[in-house]
Amino acid sequence: MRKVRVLGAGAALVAATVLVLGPSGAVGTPDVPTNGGDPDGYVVGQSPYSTVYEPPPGVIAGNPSVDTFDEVDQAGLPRKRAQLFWGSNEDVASAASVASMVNSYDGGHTFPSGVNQTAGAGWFTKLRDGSILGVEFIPDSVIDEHSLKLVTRRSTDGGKTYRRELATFTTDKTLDPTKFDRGIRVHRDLFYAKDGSLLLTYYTRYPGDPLFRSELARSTDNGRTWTRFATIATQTDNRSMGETGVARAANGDLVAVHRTALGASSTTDWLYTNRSGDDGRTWTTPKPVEVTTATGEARPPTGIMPVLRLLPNGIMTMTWGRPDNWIAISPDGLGARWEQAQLTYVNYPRVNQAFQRSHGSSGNGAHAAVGSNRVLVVGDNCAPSWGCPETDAGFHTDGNYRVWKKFVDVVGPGTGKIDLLGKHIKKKVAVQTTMDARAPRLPEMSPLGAVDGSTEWASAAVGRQRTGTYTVTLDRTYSLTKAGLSLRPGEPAEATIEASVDGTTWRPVVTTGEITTYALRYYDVARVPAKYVRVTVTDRQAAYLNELELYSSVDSFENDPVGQVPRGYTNVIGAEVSDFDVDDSRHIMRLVDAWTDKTGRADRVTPAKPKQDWEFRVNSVGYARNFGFTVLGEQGQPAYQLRVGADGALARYDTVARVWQPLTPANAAPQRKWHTIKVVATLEHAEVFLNGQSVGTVAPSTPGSTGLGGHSFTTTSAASQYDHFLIDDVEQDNPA
Ligand SMILES: [Ca+2]
Ligand SMILES: [Ca+2]
Ligand SMILES: [Ca+2]
Repeated sequence: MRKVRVLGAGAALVAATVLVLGPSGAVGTPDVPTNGGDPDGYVVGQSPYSTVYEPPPGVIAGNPSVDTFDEVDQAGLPRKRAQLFWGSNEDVASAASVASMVNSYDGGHTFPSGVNQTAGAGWFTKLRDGSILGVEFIPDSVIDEHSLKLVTRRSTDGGKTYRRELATFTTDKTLDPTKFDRGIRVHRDLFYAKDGSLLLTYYTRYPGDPLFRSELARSTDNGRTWTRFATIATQTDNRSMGETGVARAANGDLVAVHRTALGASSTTDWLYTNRSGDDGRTWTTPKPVEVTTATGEARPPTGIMPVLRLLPNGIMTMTWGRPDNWIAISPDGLGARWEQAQLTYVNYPRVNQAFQRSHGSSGNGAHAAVGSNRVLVVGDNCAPSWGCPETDAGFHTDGNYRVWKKFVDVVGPGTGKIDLLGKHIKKKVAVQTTMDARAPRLPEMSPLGAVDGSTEWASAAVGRQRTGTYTVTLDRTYSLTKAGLSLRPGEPAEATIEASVDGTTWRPVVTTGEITTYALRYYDVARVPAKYVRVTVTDRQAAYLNELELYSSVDSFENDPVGQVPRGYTNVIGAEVSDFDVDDSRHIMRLVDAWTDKTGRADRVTPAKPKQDWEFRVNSVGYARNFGFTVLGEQGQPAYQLRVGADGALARYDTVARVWQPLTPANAAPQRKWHTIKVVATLEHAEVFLNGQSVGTVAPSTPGSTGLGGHSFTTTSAASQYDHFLIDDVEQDNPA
């Protein structure tokens, strides 16, 4: 679902009131003064949910899962394919699995592929030979007391078609099919060990086990045969350990989170966690997962289906459910503690809630990275079979089967991320590199693999020699504030980053020394001017740049959650970060005014200083209206109140005479075009520039200001409405 849009001429009035989506945790355009998140902190911003699939009456759709894979489009540009499946079978042990799969080729926005009911279901990963391997939850059959047949799915055409194969699993323990149907349940992560073998998690109950245990199987032949490798967790604190989610942490540890059930009664209990520092051989003693919530309320008492992901930006995410559907983050990427836990979806029957609190949504679901700072979350509205019986009533949503998805943006410190890929697509940023090796079956391995927002293994620029260079020509000179680097995942390598304004003289800004990265690692840069950035990578094998991010002092809105108030802005009415009507990047700030009694505005308040330089880009796309841009005084007063008028003239307001004084003729800044505006202000006067040309020097709008304390964007007035402006690349500096 799109945010409310205030449309232009001829469109009916659409009031941009707050979209209260209740339990989904997302709101739309703010109509009461609202502050954005901390620009230097870790922020989780949810989008509203939408329906992926709604079955016909009487057909089940629930227990969805999602995985994402890097690929390229017909133009060779990187894209994320999101592969989503759900179950349509009854939730009883005897039911055969009936699964439906759909694909998105635009990072989870649309699922145009049609429903494939032959691809099967399971836990999928991309192998390093370019094929995609999935292993199903329930084995095909037991061979003998030490071996069984797993159902696997393999695609060699990028997930278009899957071939069903049976793989052999062997254990040195004893399988007892009378205690555990078909030996094991595969659940739910399939990933590479550091030595290049594949690991797979499953749970089972061997003879002598009072309760379920969770284990790892290992394959060294691309998933054709598997052998028991290690135990992750046996029964602990009288709790079974199963349904384990595993992710590799930012320091290379493996982190596991388990669904647990208490004793003989097998009552679902709270999630437990443990970790391995030796790639899965040995594990710490499981203990309850530590999580704090965004609201400060207690965490939920129980949980199932933990799914953990290390995002490219180094933050780890976890989703789980029952009751409801949840997400939390581990900002340091270690997965040791979780914070900002929040609901993503709620549907249970209010009428019977005293004893049917876990009815409605099953709480089963998953999430996967679709960008450096974004995950796609999926879940269901009703658990198959038992979630929404006709005898329940008062559901938050309704009692129908439905598969939903939503985006959750998870951002770390810094709002100045330069959209290298977006600007490259618009031919504003160029890449030159010696790391241009290609692998026919891994099209994402290419020079653009280093800026595609993915830290999957093959999503990289790869060289042929041990040392390679990767030079980015930016669209302007930036003051670099931070750089993020991911080198060959899991292997030691080193890199230097140099900056240049002329392409001739280079200045080193980052020297990593030998590091081993599993996601982006960030390095602060002390505002070094850069039009050119050169990364030199030295690897023990071939130079390998998995991902590069650059940050500058220009607020780009690229590292801000979409649909939320821009981070760092306060007192906001009508402004949010948006991903459409963009120019040469993928995020902008949208400022609208749908109210006859309010003025749209967004303030950035900074410590009062005697000087302020301020530059931004703006476009007016609605009715012709006045776009206000104001240098705030020390008390928030309009020290310099300026505007691009509805007639396209820049003007300055005199707060004493109460008149607008034009600085340019009409149409100097016409509508529906991007313009760059710059203000160089002191306490005495301010020079105003339009698209690089000075249009005049003005006296303060409010005489007597003793400091310049930030900036403000505004719409025409309280009475006026239909204002619609786009803002990007805001840079404010207070020179000495
Ligand atoms: Ca990449
Ligand atoms: Ca932008
Ligand atoms: Ca208004």
